[in-house]
Amino acid sequence: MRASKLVGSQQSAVNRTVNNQKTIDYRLSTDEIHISGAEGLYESSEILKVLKEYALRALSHTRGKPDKVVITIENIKQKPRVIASLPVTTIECSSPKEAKRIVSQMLTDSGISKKAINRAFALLIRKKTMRGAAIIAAEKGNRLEPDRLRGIRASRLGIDKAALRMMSSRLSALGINTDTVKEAIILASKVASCPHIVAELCISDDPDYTTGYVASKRFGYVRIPRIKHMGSRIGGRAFFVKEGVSVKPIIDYLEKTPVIIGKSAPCRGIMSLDEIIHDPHR
Ligand code: PML
Repeated sequence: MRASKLVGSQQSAVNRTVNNQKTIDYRLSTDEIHISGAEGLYESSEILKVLKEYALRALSHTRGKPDKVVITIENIKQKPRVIASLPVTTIECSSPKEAKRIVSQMLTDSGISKKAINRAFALLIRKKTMRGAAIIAAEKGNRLEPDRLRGIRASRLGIDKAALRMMSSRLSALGINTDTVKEAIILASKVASCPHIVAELCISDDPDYTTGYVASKRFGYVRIPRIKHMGSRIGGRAFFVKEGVSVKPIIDYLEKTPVIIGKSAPCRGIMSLDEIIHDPHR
């Protein structure tokens, strides 16, 4: 899945002009079936380095060798919106069954209906993983994205160099300073910064990766270990949106508006569900 790749150093400056900024989007597939994708915001001077790293990743992906790699490079014309990353926590969780209970409680607590939660799980545990994320109405539970096969891809997102250094050092202290974790935090932070999004649920579609997360403005980025069994090919992302909102501005924001993380929020260690629910930002 890996939605925003942290390849090399990213645009540090929020106040610079955007003339030299580009977005890179890359997609891997086999027999027209999506394997993985990535995107990020970079300075022109970084493009070659980033492409090299993407090529290496394409050759060694855990979901198999792709027979097609599509890379798109576009100039960014709009100045990025600057946000802070979500605070990070890891929750105690021993099995996929417990994960479902934890996720359900956090989402219910965020005002999301049982119907919407069940809809998200039904989508994310299908063997055939989705290409992009689903958008689900928080109350009625219906899907809102115009193309259900394609889904929605949060893109045009990145992190300032100083914020990346800070995030890396905070995650290192917890032993979780990996590209996978940082890329997911960056993406989840952009998604949560969209005013109409209530929460996100993610299960990695990487068969070797069993940690997922729930992310929201209320709870921050909450990592959920053992959300699926090792070797399982299920996975995907669901964005829950406020009931009755128009979906077009949400999609425009997620896919088109450049957003950069200019500040890294604290990263905490393992907490219980109770601690997270009752005092999310302790
Ligand atoms: C992915 O496969 O890209 C999603 C990873 C989600 C969890 C990352 C983490 O360990 O926090």
